[in-house]
Order: sequence, then C-alpha cells, then structure tokens
Amino acid sequence: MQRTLVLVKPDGVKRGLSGEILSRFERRGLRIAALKMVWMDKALAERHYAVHREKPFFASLVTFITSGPVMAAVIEGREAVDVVRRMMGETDPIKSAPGTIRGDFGMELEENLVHGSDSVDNARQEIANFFQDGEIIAQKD
Ligand code: IDP
Ligand code: MG
Repeated sequence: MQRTLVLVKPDGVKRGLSGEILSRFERRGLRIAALKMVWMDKALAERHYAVHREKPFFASLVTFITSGPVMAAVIEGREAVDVVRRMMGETDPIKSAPGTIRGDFGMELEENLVHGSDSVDNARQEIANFFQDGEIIAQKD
C-alpha cells in the first residue's frame, strides 16, 4: 500500500470540481485516508513547492496556490503514487489525454486543477506538511 498527497487546487475548488476529482480516485478503487479544506499560506506554499524555488514561474505558482482554498487529501492504495499521477494527466492540460483529470477539465498550464506527489519519498514529506498522524485514518480490515 502507498499513500500520496492530492490537492484539488484553487481553480478546481472554485469551479466546483472537488467532488468530481476526488470521486474519480474513489471509483478507481483508491481510498481517501484523510481530507480537509486548507487555505495555504505563503510559507506552506513555498515549502510544498520548494523544489521549484528557482523556476521562473515560482512566484506566480505560490500566488495561485494561495489564491483560495485547496482540498487536501491523503489517497491510499496499491501503487497509489503512480496511479494518481496517471489519472491526473500531463502537467500541461493541453497535452493531457481525454479521460485524465487535466485532459477533461483543464486548458491552462498553471491552473491545472490537481496536484499529486511524484514519488513515495516526496509523498511522505508532502503529507506531513498538511496532516498530523492522527488525522490519517487507517483502513479497518
Ligand atoms: P506537476 O504538477 O505535473 O508535478 P510540476 O512540474 O511539479 O508539475 O509543476 C508544479 C506546478 O507548477 C504545475 O502543476 C503547474 O501548476 C505549475 N507549472 C509547471 N510548469 C509551469 C510553467 O511553465 N508555467 C507556469 N506554471 C507552471
Ligand atoms: Mg510536481
């Protein structure tokens, strides 16, 4: 079992797509192990996207991700990191296949609806940025 951090980004929340996006993961057979709405502050945004600190789009990305609340979820399942990434599509929605979240709902490179951790190690760190251990509910059986 793997866990990964999913964020429905502010554009997805504003457009009323939080349920649609989370529902896709559930229907696929992944499990929501934790969920909360968070309005990220600058410090959390800069920590979450620290790997992009030197990129020309970093300041804009931090402004965007703090422009409204996100829906933060811990998604759990076999190979959850890769499965979620494939369901999201490419970073640029224009290049994303129909059937993926970005390919079905997005047109903008920055406002691309959803974040998913890109490795198990990064997932662990990103989850810890958003959730305390007690907020993540283990499966019963
Ligand atoms: P990912 O979300 O598919 O993992 P990353 O390369 O990690 O993509 O980039 C993080 C986020 O930064 C993207 O999801 C997107 O919102 C934004 N982004 C990536 N590249 C650009 C760019 O060239 N211009 C503006 N925003 C970008
Ligand atoms: Mg990334």
